[in-house]
Amino acid sequence: MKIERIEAIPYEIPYVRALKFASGEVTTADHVLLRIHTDAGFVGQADIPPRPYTYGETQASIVAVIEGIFAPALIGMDPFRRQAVQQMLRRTVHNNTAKGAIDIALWDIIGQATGSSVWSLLGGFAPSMRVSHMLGFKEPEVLLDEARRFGEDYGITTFKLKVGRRPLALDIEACHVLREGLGENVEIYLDANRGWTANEAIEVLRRTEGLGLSFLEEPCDAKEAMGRRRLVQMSTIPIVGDESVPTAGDASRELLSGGCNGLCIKTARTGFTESQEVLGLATGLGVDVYMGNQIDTQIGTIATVVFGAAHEATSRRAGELSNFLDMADDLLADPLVITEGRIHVPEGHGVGARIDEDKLAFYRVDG
Ligand code: MUC
Ligand code: MG
Repeated sequence: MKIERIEAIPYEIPYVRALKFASGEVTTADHVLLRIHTDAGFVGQADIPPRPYTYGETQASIVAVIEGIFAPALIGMDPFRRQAVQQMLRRTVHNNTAKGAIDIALWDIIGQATGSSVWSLLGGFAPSMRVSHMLGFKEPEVLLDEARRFGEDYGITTFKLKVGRRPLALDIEACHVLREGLGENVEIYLDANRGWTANEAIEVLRRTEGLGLSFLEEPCDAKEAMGRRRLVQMSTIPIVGDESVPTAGDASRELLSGGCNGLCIKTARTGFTESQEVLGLATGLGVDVYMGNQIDTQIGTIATVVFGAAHEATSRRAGELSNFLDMADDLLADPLVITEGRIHVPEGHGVGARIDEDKLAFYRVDG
């Protein structure tokens, strides 16, 4: 089997509720749908979210790197040769989500060609994943209402609160209001998207002590290495790397240099192949790991569920799988459902995302 043709289709779907966080804001899903066509008739697909504030990619740069660099190298290759593809992709630096999607689309083809679900090929650990919901910047009472509504409507009991604001009291108050309002049985963890300094993060941890927060993700820029190491040493909860660990190599450097002691895996940036490398580091070294969200559509969320549910260590914790609920629409033909706080792995061969072609025709922006 050979790769015959590659499409990078830009599309735009508005958000009904914008997500605001320390490094940026998302009001529209201006993503790219990747389609890898083979001479055997199989088509692998994946969604690509441009996150300029995290990886430097834009919708236009993603289309350009795929059409200009990756597609010419991929055409003619056997999609089963994932490791050869990885080596080819690594010759170009950065462009993380474009690379992640290529790997996911290849796995999709392999699943279809072998008549298997990718979930079973990856490990097939559990049939579903528990969902964690991400709360953006809002007034504390609004956050509490949102968390309660997601608890009642979807059975979600794990929340990631976006923090990283100044003055610190804004986020400290939000933590207290959520814990008091939601009670002890709800899990709460924080993500500052590099909004603070290490010393500010130490101050926040001191002033939220006793609230039972489980993790603090990306409190400050990991390049502030000494401060960050001090924070990791002082903190009683794991300090999780997200944007500081966009590749397995970055994850090993940050873990070994003491910049973090927990990892967030995002299939949008490390696909399935490199996500397994990151997961191997986490389990090998004995650090906590959870599935993060790249502010994904339903197509991207399916990839996260497939990977997260396929492995034991990523199934232990809730994965961030609910951002698509803020979108006005989606490209998926069979909408994802969250019931009793969980999303099930889709049935069928491949990754399992089926596209509604009418919707794609409506939302695509390439004329
Ligand atoms: C997150 O976990 O940080 C916001 C920026 C990004 O790269 O991902 C999102 C969510
Ligand atoms: Mg994060």
